[in-house]
Amino acid sequence: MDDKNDEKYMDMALSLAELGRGTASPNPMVGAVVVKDGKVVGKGWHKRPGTPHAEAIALRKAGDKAEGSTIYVNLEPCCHRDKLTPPCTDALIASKVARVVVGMVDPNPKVAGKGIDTLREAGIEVELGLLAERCEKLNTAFAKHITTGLPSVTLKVAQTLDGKIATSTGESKWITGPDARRAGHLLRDQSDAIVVGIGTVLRDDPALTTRLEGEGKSRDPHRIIMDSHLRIPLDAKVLNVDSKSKTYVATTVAASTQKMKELKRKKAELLIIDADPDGRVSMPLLMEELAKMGMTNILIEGGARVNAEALRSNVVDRVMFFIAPKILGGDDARGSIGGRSPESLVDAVQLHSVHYSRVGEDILIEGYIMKEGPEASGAVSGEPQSEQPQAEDRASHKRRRRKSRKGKQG
Ligand code: AOF
Ligand code: ZN
Repeated sequence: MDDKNDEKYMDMALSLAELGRGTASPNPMVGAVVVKDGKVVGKGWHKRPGTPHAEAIALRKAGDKAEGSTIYVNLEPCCHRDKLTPPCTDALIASKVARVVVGMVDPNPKVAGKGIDTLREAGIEVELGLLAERCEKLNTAFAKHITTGLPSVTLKVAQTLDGKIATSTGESKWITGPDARRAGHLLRDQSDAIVVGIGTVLRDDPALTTRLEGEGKSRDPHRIIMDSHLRIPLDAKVLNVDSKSKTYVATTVAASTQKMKELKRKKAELLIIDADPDGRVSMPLLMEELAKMGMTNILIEGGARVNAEALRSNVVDRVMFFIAPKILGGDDARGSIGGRSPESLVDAVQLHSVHYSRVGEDILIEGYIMKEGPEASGAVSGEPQSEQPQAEDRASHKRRRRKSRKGKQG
C-alpha cells in the first residue's frame, strides 16, 4: 500500500464531493475515484437527491477496468434498499473491486457501518478513516440532519468595529467592503435557506438572492421571512423576485387569514408555526420544520432581534462576524444582537474552534457555539471534542450560577 497515493486519491474524492455543495442536500456530498494500476479510470460525484451516487457513476465510467481496482470514497458506500437509488455495495461487489478506501462511516442509521460489513463479507478489503477529519467536516450538516432531524445553522453578521449594523436612521449599506459582501453571497450560494425577520424586510427591502457577478451559475437559497403578524408589504422585493427558489413566510395562526390569501396569490408559501411565549414564530420549531422540508444548511442574516432569538434559543451552530474598520458609536445606532444582555460574563455565548481571517479591508471571526448539556460533545458540529475546552465545566458552572441566583430571588 502506498499511503501518499492513497491520500492523493482521497483528496481528489473530496474535491469531487465538493462539487455537490448546495445541490446534494439533504443528501451528503460524496466523491469517488477508481484507480487501477496507478491510473485513474473512473470518477464521480453525487449531484442531487434521486440521481446516481458517486460510486455508481465512477464505476460506470471505469467499466471493465473496475475489476481488481481500488476505489476511494469520502463516505461509506450505502447498503440500504428503501430509497431512491440502488445500494452502492451491490455495484462494488458486482464490479469485482478489490479494495475500498473509505473516509468516514455513513452517519445515516440505516447504514452506520453495515455498508463496510457487507463489503468485507464479500471478500473486499476495506480501509476506514483516511482524511477522516476533512471528510467529517465536509458532511457536518448532513450528519446533524440525519441523526437529529435538525439543520446546521450559521448566523452571519456584518458590523462595525463597535458592533453596529445600522446608523441611527437605519442606514446599513454598506458596512463591510466588497470582498466581505462577496463572501456573503458565496455563503448564500451554499445554503438551502436564508432566514431574516420582518424588521429587516420593512427597513431594508432586501431581495435575498445570490449575486456572484461574473462567476457563472449561482443558486438562490429559499427565502424565509419570520413575520408573526404578517406585516410584509405585498410589493416587498422578496415577494416579487425572479428566482427559481421560493419565498416562505413563517407566521402563526394568529395572523390575518385575508393577508394569508393575498400572500398565496403572490406565490409565497406560508409556514404556520407554533408561537413562542411572546406570540412570535418559535425559532426552534421553525428550524425543525425547515429540516423536515429537507433543508440541512440554514443561514440567518438578521436583524438584531432575530439574531438574538437564534442565539438565545440555541439553534445556532456557527457564527460568522464580518467586522469593518469603522466606528459608528451612539446608543441610538442598532447593535448586531438585540434583546437583553446577561448580567454576568459567564453567561456570554462562548465560541470554540475560532478562526480569524482578513477579507479585503474587513476581519472575519468565525467559530462554533459552545453547547451546554449532552449535545456539548463535538459530534453535532463535527468538530473534534478536544476543541471544545471545558464545555462541561462551563455548562455546570453556568447552571450553578443560575441556581444560586434563583435561590437569592426566592
Ligand atoms: C453513497 N454514495 O454518493 C451518496 C450516499 O435516496 P438515495 O438513494 O440517494 O440515498 C440517500 C442515502 O444514501 C443518504 O441518506 C446517505 O446515507 C447515502 N448517500 N451514499 O454511497 C453517495 N450520496
Ligand atoms: Zn450509494
